Amino acid sequence: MRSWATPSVPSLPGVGAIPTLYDTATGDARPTDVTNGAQLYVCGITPYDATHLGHANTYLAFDTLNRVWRDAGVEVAYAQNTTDVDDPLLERAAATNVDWRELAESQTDLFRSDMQHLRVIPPDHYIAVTDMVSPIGEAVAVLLEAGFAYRVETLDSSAGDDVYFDVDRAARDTSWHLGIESRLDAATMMHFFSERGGDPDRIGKRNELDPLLWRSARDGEPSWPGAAGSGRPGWHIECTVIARDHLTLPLSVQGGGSDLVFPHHEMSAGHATALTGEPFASHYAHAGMVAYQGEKMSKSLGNLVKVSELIASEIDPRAIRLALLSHHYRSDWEWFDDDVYGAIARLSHWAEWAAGAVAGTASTSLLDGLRAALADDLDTPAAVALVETAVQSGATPTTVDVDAVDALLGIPLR
Ligand code: 5CA
Ligand code: ZN
Repeated sequence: MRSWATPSVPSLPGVGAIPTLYDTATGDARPTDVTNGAQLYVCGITPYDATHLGHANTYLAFDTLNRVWRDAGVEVAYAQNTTDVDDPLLERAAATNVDWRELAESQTDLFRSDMQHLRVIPPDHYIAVTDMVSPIGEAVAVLLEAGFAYRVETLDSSAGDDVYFDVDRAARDTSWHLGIESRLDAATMMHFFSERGGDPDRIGKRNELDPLLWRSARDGEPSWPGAAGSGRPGWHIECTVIARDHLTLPLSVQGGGSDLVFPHHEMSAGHATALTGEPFASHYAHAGMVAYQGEKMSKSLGNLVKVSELIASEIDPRAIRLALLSHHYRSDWEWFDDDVYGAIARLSHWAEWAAGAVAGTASTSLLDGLRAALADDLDTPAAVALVETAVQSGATPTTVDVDAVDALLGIPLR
C-alpha cells in the first residue's frame, strides 16, 4: 500500500550514538540492538477515526527513534500495518451506514496526509491487513498443525470453527510465556484482556486468556477463503505475520502506545515465537497515553483533538510537533487547547533565531547536546530545552545548529 512523502532531512556533520531505549519486557533502558540494521515495527491505526493527537504522539516517538538511528549511521527498515478489517471498524461503518472499505480508505488517507504534514518519515512497508489475509491464514494453519492452535465451535450453525492460540501449550514448548513482555500479574492481564477486545468467557477455550487467531466467516461480515477455513484474521497474528514477512526477526523494536502492552504485544510475540522458535523482538517500546478532558483520548469515547482539524484551523503543523515533543514519550499527559498557542509563540522565536544563522560546517555544542539527549531514551523535552536555551542566549546560531533541529526534531526553521 502507498505510504506518504518523505520529508527532507538535512545531513549533519559526524555521527550520533546508538540510542538506548526503555524496554517494557525488562524494565530497563539499554542500547537498541541494530545487529541486522534497525528493524522497526510500529503498530498502525485502525482506520475509523484518524488522526488524533494521541496517535500523533505515538508515531512521533518512533519517528524520533528513526531519526536518531539514521543520524547514528544505522540503516533502518521500518514496517507498519493498518488494521483495515476489525470489529470496531466494522461496527463504526455499520453505525454510520458507510461501506467498511470506504471508511478504512478515507481514514487511512487522512492519516497519510496528517503524517506528511507532521513530517513523519514514512515506513518502508505500509501494509494493509486486507492485503495479507492469505499469509496470515497460512500462519494460522501452521500453528494448528503444530498444536499451538485449536478450533472452537461457533454457536452459529452457518459458520465454521474459530481458531484460538493455546497460551499454555506455547508456554510449555517455547521460550515464550504470558508475562514475558508485559510483566503483569494474572488479575491485571484478565482486566486488560476483557477491556481490549478479548473474550475470556468464550465457551470451549482451553485458557480464558487464549486469543483469537482466526474468526470464521459469519453472515454480513467480510471474509476470505483461507488455509484455516473461510474467515478473517484475529488482531495479534496480523502484526506478527506482517512483521515477519517484511522485516528481519527478531525486531530491534516492536513499538506502539502503552495500551498495546497487553494483550496485543504479548500475544503477537507468542505467535511469533510459536511460528519461528525465536523471540519476536529485542525491545518492546511504548509511548504514554495522551488524555483530553480528563480521559484517555480515544475513538471509542470520542474525546478527540484531530491533527487535521488543527491544521484546517491554520495551526502550523510544526507547532503541533513541537507541542507533542515537549513531553517525554513515555509519560502520560493531558492535552489542553492552549498548549498549541505556547508552541506557536516558541516556534516564532526559534524561527527568528534561525533567520540569523551564519554558515557552519563543524559540529556544534547544540548538535552534541541534542544527540546526547535523544540517544538517552529519546529525551525530547531535554532536547527542546537545549534549543530554547540556545535561542535565549542571544548567540548567533550556525546553519549546523538549525539543521540539527530539523534533522533530529523534524522541525525545519528556515
Ligand atoms: N491497529 C491497532 C494496532 S495493531 C491500534 O491499536 N490502532 S489504534 O488506532 O487504536 O491506535 C494506533 C496507535 O495509537 C497505537 O499504537 C495506540 O497505542 C496509539 N494510541 C491510541 N490512543 C492513544 C492515546 N490516547 N495516546 C497515545 N497513543 C495512543
Ligand atoms: Zn499491532
